Amino acid sequence: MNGRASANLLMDVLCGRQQAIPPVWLMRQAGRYLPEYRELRARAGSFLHLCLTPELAAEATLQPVRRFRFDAAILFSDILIVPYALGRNLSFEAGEGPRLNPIVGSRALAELRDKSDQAVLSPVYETIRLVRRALDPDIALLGFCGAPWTVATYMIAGRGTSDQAPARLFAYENPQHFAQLIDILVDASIEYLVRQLAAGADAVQIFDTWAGVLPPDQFTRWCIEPVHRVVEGVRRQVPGAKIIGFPRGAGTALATYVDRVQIDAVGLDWSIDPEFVRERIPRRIAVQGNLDPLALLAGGEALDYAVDVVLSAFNDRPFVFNLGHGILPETPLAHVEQMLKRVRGH
Ligand code: 1CP
Repeated sequence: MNGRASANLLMDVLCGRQQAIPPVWLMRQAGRYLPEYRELRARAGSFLHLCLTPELAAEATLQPVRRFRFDAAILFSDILIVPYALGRNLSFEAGEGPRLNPIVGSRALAELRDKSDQAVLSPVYETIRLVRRALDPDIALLGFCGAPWTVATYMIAGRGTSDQAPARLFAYENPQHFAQLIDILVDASIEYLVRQLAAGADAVQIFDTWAGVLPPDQFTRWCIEPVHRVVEGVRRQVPGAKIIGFPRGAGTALATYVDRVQIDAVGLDWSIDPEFVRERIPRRIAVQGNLDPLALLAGGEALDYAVDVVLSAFNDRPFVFNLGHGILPETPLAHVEQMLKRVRGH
């Protein structure tokens, strides 16, 4: 930690070095709010084809960085590519989100590969190689995966739901089988992240979008422990790998998560109180977040004010400016410009 300064602001922060102007990127920064993405998406036909064709996925990854000069590019892919590599059917219906064949009872688990098919995932690693070659060295390239719990929720239900009740019920009714699924996802995630890092990702983020729907004991069992194992497993093969955890909705359990999971930075959703972060998240852990995506959508004075609140909350520690969750597709481009000017002070 605290070695030689580099020109890469984001990596500096992940090494514990506070910056006068924080690096900034946005979750879901490649997506439908960008006209060039909509054009590329239409050209690609299916979303899966876009994710698994390296030239197209690399282009989608680079688009937001080209337009806004964010301090990081994030691999264009999806967390559900891992279930696909485990042999589940996957499709993305226009306007409806992802669809997988749901897991009902233990029989579906028996159909599951216990190891992901690397031939399916190899275009992802190729995308990383292409992007790294095209990207300025002072811009970080982030790989990612979904946390085992979040990925499992989609695999059980076969789709997104408002509270992931199908997976929660499955975990209560069949804890042994659910643990088996989590074990498979832990191993698949380790291999996936290790190979992303080997291909040229500078750091990786673990998205636990549905961390917030579990009671505390279940949160420990199904979120914290599996992510802890993923982080340990990655570091065993890539010592010093830089890892960002994002347990969305964890609330006060964020402190327990950070104590147990050895991450370099923690992503904060917009509901997290800065006072809580000051008191309970050790300063050696960088924080990332947490502008409300609706403030970015609103723009105007409300946006300036919300940006200032986030900056003043975290500018005294290693900090990455980001949203508290993904950018909304209706967000005007001018609001992103306004936000960047405010953060970068010009
Ligand atoms: O038609 C389209 O263009 C599909 C929209 C879309 C996009 C642009 C989906 C479907 N996935 C993505 C890309 C994506 N997904 C990225 C790309 C990189 C970037 O951030 O720019 C990333 C990191 C993800 C990760 C992801 N996928 C998460 C975790 C982060 C989060 O936003 O919570 C989750 C939960 C998914 C599942 C998923 N994929 C797509 C949708 C619409 C959803 C959510 C479905 C639901 O819960 O209903």
